[in-house]
Amino acid sequence: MKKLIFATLLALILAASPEIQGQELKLNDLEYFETQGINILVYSNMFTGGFNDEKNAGIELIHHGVRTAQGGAVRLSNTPEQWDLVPAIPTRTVNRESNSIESLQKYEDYGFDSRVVVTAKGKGVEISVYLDRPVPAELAGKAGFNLEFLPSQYWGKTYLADGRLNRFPRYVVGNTVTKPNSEKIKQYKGYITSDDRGTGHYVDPLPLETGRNFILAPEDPERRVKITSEETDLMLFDGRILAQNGWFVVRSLLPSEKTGKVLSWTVEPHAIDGWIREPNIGFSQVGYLPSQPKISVIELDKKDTPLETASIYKIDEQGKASQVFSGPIRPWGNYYKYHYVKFDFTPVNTPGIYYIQYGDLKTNNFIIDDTVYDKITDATSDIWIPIHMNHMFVREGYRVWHGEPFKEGYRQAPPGTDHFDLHWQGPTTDTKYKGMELIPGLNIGGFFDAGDFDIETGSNIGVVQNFVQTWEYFKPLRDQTFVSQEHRYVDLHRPDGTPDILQFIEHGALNLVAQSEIIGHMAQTLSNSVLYNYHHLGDAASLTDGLPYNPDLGPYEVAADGLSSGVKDDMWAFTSRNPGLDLRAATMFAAVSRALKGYNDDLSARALVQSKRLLKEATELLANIPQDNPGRRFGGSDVGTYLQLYISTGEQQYASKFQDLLWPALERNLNFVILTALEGIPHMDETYKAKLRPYVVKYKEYIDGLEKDNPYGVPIGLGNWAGSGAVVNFGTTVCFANKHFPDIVDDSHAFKTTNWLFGCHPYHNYSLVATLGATRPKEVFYGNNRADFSFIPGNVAPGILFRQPDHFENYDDWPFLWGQNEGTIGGNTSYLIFGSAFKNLIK
Ligand SMILES: [Ca+2]
Ligand SMILES: [Ca+2]
Ligand SMILES: [Ca+2]
Repeated sequence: MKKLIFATLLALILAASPEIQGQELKLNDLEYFETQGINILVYSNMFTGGFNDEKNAGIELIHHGVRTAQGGAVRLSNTPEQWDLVPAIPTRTVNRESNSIESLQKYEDYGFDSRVVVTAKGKGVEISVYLDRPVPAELAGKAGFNLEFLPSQYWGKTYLADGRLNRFPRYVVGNTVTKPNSEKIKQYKGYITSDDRGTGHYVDPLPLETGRNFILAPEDPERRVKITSEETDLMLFDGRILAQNGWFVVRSLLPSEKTGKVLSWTVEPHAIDGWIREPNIGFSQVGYLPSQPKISVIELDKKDTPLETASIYKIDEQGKASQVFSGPIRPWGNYYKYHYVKFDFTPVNTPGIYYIQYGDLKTNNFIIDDTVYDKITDATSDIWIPIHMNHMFVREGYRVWHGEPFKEGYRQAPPGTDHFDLHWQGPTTDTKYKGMELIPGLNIGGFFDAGDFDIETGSNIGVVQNFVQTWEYFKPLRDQTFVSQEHRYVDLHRPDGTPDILQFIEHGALNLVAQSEIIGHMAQTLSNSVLYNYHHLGDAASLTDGLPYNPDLGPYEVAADGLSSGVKDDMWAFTSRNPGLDLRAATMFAAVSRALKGYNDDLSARALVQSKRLLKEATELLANIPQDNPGRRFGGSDVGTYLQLYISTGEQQYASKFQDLLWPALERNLNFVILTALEGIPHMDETYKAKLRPYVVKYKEYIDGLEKDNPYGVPIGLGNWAGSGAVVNFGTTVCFANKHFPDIVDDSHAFKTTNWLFGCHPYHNYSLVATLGATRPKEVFYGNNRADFSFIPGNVAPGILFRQPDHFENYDDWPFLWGQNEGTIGGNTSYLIFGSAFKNLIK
């Protein structure tokens, strides 16, 4: 009787209360299921296989603003890794009548098709898997439906499995078994992500729990999710057993020998009644110059009501805060998921410590002072860059960042190799070396690419060019790093009498000159031969065993003299010749030769020899390439190459070629090419500058257009690698445009780049650069220390990643998504140029 009264009451409340009814999930115009606080995306973002990051795809849950679950799909293992097979999803059908999205999932290698249907059901969704034919025998007990939950949002929280109490572990400690490799589902292109030490067995995690009813994080209304399964057991796995970037996986095996609806889950994420996302108050964590424009961009929930005003408080030396400014909130408009307003506090111009107060929210403090930008490149130049010096031992105080990597050198990549990091070796080696033969002398100099340890030649060429430009434009004499090439030893915070930038130029050139001298032209890359050390985390020196591979030895055997081993962990040189790359190298070598004269005359002279030779050979090769040559992939040289060639040689033919290419390129792609055009000004005559003027006027229109494009006024990238690099380039372009055409582009636009990089951007307001001076830089980056949930100072994150159809994201508790958190040597040295140009501009 009591029960009946309760049910009646509940029905009355439901009928009367639109808020509660409003919690039902609805398919919205952007084709995902939505209620306030919950977005369930169904293949808005697709798996791609291979290099792409699969932790960004599948059925996803954005729970109170945070993307906490992803990867929902039919998968073939308990805790899939990045290189495990993913289903192709050739069709995705949105059915508005039935409030559902249906997808076809295909594993071509196994002729295995399934249909996954997600249907709005009350406050959650039903996920069903349908089979027209039973699971193929070889996938029985392997094919299942998985949904992955973000560890950093769940660890430390409890979960219930059929009422049994558990807690999600902060560190991975779980049970595994090993199984014969014959039972393992093959990985992407047959690569293998782990080293089985010759056991012939792979590791398979066992479930932490099994049941039909799971409640995740019942104590946390923002994260509570209820999952029930009708006919199949739910299992919970910890993906971090196999890979530090693994997630918590909820999984059901598909039953064997059954067809029709073989699996049905109900997934109900809790929505907080009346939830409104907390405003994100964007501002520069590094602070502001007294005289500069100061505009905070505040990101609001579309259901939020903007306040009329915000204020600035000043903190005095006794710690007392007092309001010094109050100003109006001005609407900007909607941009993707959120609404944006602006708060201009430019009138606040007294040096001091401040914070922004918006309603009940106050930001962390920031400084207004003439000195705030003085150190914005120091962490990058003193810490991040030297730590990424390859083939060196790098020490900092008590800590060793890495030992000397790759002592065994590099082997010739065998012809016809397709690599997992987007490289390939063509049908020939294009060298005098045979496949797998040691190419002596390449293990010197160069910079790690990013969070990985390969030498990306194209990138290293750009990096050395960036260093030379920084040196020639700004002459930084900063010396905080000890570098001994003789001892292959680097010590941070120990001056040695030589400007660090010269040592960086030298270090990059040592590898690139070696490539050219030894191989005869530029390699594409010096990279891993085996996938299981490509995802290496930790000391680069332990990525390989340091001993050259000896085919006469058994696997894992070390020769009696200790000088070789039977481990095939060596790095390879991918050497297919690319004359476009050679041409870029020729220009870089000419620049290196200038910069190193008087510091390392021998290397300077050798760089010049290689420059002249590569220039001649590459020019001939490029002239002889048929226009429609599909057999080889060339590229790399560009307009800027010919400018650099002219600067280096003074030969008029290169100035002509530069201009021949430049003007049409400006017509085609103004925003991308104009920086190169501006760099040409000091080397060309007055008519050149006059001819360039209208393009700068057009660029100013582009700058103004950005104010209408988005609330931040910078170019925002929507690709699968977030766009800090483009924002840095934009800033450098503005600095150079202001230098040469101050009447067209005024210096205020340069602050849009510092604002964005240092905290005024979507999602959160942390500085995307781990720079000195920032009150709250990001705390985790995708560096080689990412498994420690840490960062390397000075790193520049790609930053704010766009996820289809309307979500910007930058995790600051989960470093492992490279598209948002991985700094690169190319990106960080571009930042060095921007920072130097910016400091020059404000001087
Ligand atoms: Ca790489
Ligand atoms: Ca030095
Ligand atoms: Ca080795």
